[in-house]
Amino acid sequence: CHFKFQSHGFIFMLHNLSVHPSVDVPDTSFASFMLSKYEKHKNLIAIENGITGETYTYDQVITKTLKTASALKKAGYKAGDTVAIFIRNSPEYLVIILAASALGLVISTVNSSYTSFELCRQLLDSKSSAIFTNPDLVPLVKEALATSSKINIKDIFVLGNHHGCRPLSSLMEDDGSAFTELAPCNSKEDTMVLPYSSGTTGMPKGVMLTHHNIISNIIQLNIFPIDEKERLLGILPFYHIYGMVVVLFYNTLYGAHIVTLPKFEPEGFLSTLQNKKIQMAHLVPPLILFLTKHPMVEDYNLCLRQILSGAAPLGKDLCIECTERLGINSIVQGYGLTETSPVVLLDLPPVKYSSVGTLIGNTESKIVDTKTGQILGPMESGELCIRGPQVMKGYLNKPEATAEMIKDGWLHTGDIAHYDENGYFYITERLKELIKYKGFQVPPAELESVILTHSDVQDCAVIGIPDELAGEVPRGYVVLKKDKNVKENDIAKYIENKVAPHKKLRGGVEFVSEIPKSAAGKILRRVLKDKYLSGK
Ligand code: 4UU
Repeated sequence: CHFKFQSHGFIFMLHNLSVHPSVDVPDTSFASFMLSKYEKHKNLIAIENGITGETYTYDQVITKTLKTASALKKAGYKAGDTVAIFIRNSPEYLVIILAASALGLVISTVNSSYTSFELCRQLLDSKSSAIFTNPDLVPLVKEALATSSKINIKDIFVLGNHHGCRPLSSLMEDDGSAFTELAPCNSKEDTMVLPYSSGTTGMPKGVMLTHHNIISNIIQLNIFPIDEKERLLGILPFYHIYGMVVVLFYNTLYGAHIVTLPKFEPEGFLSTLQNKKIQMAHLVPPLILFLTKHPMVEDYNLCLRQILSGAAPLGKDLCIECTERLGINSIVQGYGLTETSPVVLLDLPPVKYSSVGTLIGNTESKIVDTKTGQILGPMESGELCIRGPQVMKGYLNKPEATAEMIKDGWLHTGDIAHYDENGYFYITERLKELIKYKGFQVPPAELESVILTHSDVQDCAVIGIPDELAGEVPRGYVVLKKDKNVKENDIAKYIENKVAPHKKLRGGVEFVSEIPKSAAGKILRRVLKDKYLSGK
């Protein structure tokens, strides 16, 4: 790790630079960048539906992309419009993103387990004008559309058939005549994807990732070699930045063969790994725990050789046990955020257990004291801050939240970390209020806003409590209005009907007489968490 000393008045700044050589990032559009790479391995299989076995070669991905772009253009979509993707993992996910991007559309990826309430909010906030979905999700989409007259969805494109919706297949079979060239692109300004993240605080916000952000991150990842034809599992959701960029985009540059699965289901997961001869899998710690502990795994003959883990902490013991049980080469860890496209740190074999590795190319970091803001040195814990081409442009229509997150050009991750003398980083704690259930984001402020809609609730707060299987689970603290006699479980049930399954109050609900708050009225979640952890 190289250190750079700069003098800024009286303060000595200590920034960490990447140990990797810097990389050149072309000034081009995402679609142009990807499709030119796909030309190099046209005849190889790019992506396969793990359920139906249907495959697309790279050449077919290119052709379907251009036809779909033509059909979308005929339907009136133009550069700058936003479209939402509300589909479970499938090969068509890639085609839709590429086609929309070829036209200069912004793509807002939606969690496919969202309720109509959650979907409605994202469609409104992102101002999406079309939605791509699965046939069985159409009723939910229609429910969302009926909730607000302000949603301006012109078309529901459906992957299959559903009455009143346009089948995606008709787009992919267009004559291609309307699409003559890729949309011009100002790669550092134009937003390419708009996933949602709560960041350090508050409600989910649209994260504006530019073409440059995404292209940079996939080029920065090239320190992690992938072979042509390498078989990879696409089980992590493509709507989340890890599945989208690290699994779907990065690997297809090199001619890998991705097998998609729409959801985790033990038998389907293991039989796909076995039957499709998967060599490399991108996973999250709870799936690694499953592979390490579940007796079923013994019944399968797996040829996995490498796993990448990210989105939540992976302990040393689990890492060693899993590596040994499966007889694989290694489990490497990656670290990042939606706001950083996502990768910031990556470990490479031989792995350093518990470490999330070193800074990837073109990336700088500093660790700052959370109280004084002073820059800290090796083995000192503080907030990790990042600078690099992968850092988002900002949150959509939220300049204050953006300014809170990016200060003086540094993105404040809200994670507590330190690094050793060799530049290996360790993430030790989360400073921000975000809860992660199995690697999925659960923003406490969002759950609180839902709990507060209950007519008997006066006030509330949500925190994450440790859970062996899921990492963390959300727990609610509720102040009831006077003379109300609902039960804790009633509140939990009420929430369950309104939010996606990963946001359920699995950590329980506790009635309290008041919520601890700062003088400025901010919920002191730390107080609740410390109280819970100390068993009081
Ligand atoms: C401890 O989860 C992500 C991104 C995951 C990712 C990134 C690079 C996976 C593989 C990879 O190579 O994004 P978000 O926005 O959903 O959540 C971001 C937060 C971080 O701030 C941190 O608190 O998720 C947590 N996190 C991790 N924590 C992400 N990766 C790790 C990790 N260890 N490896």
